[in-house]
Amino acid sequence: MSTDELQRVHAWWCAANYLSVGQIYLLDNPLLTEPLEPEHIKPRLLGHWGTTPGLNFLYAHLNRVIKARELNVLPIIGPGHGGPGLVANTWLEGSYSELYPEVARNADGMRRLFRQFSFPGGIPSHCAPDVPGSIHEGGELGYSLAHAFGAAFDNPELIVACLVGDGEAETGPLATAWHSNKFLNPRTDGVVLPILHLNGYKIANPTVLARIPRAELESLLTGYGWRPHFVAGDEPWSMHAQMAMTLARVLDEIAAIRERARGAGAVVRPRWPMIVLDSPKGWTGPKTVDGVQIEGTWRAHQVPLAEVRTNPAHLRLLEQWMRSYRPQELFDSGGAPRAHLLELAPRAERRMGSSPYANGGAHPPPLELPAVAPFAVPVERPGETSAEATRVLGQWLREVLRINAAARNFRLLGPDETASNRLDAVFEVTNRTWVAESVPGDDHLSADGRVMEVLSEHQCQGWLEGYLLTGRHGLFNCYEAFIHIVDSMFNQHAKWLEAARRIPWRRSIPALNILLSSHVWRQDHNGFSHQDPGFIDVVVNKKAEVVRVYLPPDANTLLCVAEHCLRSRDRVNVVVAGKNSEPQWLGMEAATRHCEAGIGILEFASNDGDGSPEVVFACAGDVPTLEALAAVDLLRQHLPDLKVRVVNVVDLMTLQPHEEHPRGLSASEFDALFTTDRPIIFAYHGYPWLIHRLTYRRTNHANLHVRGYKEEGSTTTPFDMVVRNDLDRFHLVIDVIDRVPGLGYRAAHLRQLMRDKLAQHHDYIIRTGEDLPEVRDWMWQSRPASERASQ
Ligand SMILES: Cc1ncc(C[n+]2csc(CCOP(=O)(O)OP(=O)(O)O)c2C)c(N)n1
Ligand SMILES: [Mg+2]
Repeated sequence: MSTDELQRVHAWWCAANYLSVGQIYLLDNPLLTEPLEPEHIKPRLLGHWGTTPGLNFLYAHLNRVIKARELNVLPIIGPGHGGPGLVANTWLEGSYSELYPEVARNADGMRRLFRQFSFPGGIPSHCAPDVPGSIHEGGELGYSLAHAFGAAFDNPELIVACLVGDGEAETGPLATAWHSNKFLNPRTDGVVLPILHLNGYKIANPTVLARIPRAELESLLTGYGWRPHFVAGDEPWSMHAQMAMTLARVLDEIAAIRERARGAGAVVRPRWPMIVLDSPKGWTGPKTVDGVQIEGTWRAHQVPLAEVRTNPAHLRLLEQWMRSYRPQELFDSGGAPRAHLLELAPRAERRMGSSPYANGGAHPPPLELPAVAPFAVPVERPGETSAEATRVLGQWLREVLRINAAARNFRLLGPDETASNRLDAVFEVTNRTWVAESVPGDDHLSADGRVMEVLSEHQCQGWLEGYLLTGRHGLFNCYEAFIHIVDSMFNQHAKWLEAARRIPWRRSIPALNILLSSHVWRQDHNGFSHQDPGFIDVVVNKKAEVVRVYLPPDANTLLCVAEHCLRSRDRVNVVVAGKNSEPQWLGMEAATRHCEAGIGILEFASNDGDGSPEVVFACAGDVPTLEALAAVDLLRQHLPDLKVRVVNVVDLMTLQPHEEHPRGLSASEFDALFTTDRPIIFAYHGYPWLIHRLTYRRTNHANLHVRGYKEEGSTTTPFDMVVRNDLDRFHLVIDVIDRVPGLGYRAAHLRQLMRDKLAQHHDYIIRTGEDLPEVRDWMWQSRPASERASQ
């Protein structure tokens, strides 16, 4: 690197550091044209300095190589608390002011830039969606590397430069993410360049990786399959020289790997390079404050000078610190960055803050969706045919994968359960992504497979998020109980979507689709640990516009829901569907209508033709629907005059008031379905309290009685699972008898019969180990309403 270039990189770094400190501290006097006074200082000092100089150092050096080599680089900043750094760099390169013209590249813009940071009405402290070029907020640490890989998959021209905090590297998700290199196809995917930011500290502690011998760290990273390059020190000029040399070497290695991989022959896993940036935390900041060392310690993590407004010594230190970057040499008198510095910035979309990859993707091909009708299960009469819902879905997904194969814009992810969840038809057209070793007998592994299976729900979720945030599509399938592992990642992604919706320049991104199968009611063989439907409760905490929960009762409704989900954008769709053979209720046409409405009366099961039901049965979920219909069947046999309406809920959000959720029913619609005064027995898939939460404002809420999972589970028979939770047909019939006014004494015999059935069930399963034949072989007996009406 020439001296000129070196000086330019250094000037950029100084400017970015200056602008970062300015954001943390200053309300006014941005160019320090006058001596710093307490009134120039923000009343509340918020932000994180410690990680920022390292981030700025990397950004400056990346600029140089992007320009020299015409690279497409997407930055991902693991320690997203370095937000002021990313904002500073994107302002310097011009991306920021193009999106926020009022924050122009002049003195007034700089004043606004400083003032708005972590300030009411301004911008957040982290690399939130507000920040140009960011797809990763980095507020909750641990997901940077998984996001980086997700962005790199199927983006062959892209290099994702991922700064990983050394504290962040202690998290489970990050520790596993190093293994993502076994899933990256060097022929058709982009490159991830991890830069481990070894600044030695977290908030108040040293980091593990900084306190093991260097050889051990090197072995660890080598063991993960990387070739680590170290850039270590604190003397700026030596560090610039090292970083420039290392980047050159690393990029040469990457170019050589790509060339090899993109030639003929089999794809072999390369040893990708990575960088370890060992530099002081809070580098170039105050060395000591009040006699205590700051630079190079954990004390530099947040705001190194805390009393700038009230302590004149601190104020002086801040001024010295800021002036140490020589602002007058970096910015002209009007506040614009000087020309020699600007020359370092790449042009147009190569600027990292203007990367199209970070804003909806670089022209990703649209996802083509095949029609669902050809995959429908024929349903001549409700309940007559049986099917495995997810197996039917798998056949449609196979078609999705087939017709989008050339576009390379769809991936199916899961923690080793795609076949177990019965989606294995997809393996007729693709394989599991695998760039590690294979041996004969391996099943459907290949470097270009589009099904990604790794036993880390964190990686599945993180990869998919990165893939979606760069404009492509996917579906994550998971056992219902273990999706809780990514509760927090879901939260963070939903927050990103919520925030991004309010940012006009952010393009929309495809929805995050989560299919939960092997669910609570059919995990009887795996037992209690595998029984937990609580993810739905987590999901509905989020803002209405970004979440949907679907509980299709059978295969055709699952197909309709899946098609809708894969089309949708800017939200998280959670679909819960069983994989076992179950009766099918709705033909394709009826299923389509039902799913469009999201909720509706099951006409075939209702006998309240005159519109005056004595009881409303509601059901949501495949097994609860089955039990509700079996209960209706019993009522029809034993109390044929009782008028029952059956309402099935596919889209859980319809239950919320219209004012709370765009899919919510209006008060009159809800009252029409559920009546204002009849008992409602609600058989629900998950924890019953959620239904109360969603409906507490409805007129008839006082009459609503919900059955669901109440944490009663074990390794037992399928039917015993519902019995233990009082969700079975016999309990549901008793609920009706107990709640319909006047039915109690009329139906006393039936009530007793139900009790007897429960006792009989219990004895039978203890004796035989399986469910009563009348339960196992139960079929919907009632005739269609049309036949009944014609009598
Ligand atoms: C999952 C998670 N746990 C805890 C925190 C709180 N936290 C914020 S910053 C930080 C230390 C981060 O250290 P490191 O990754 O080394 O970042 P840097 O030193 O670059 O600031 C912690 C623990 C968090 N943001 N996310
Ligand atoms: Mg650190």
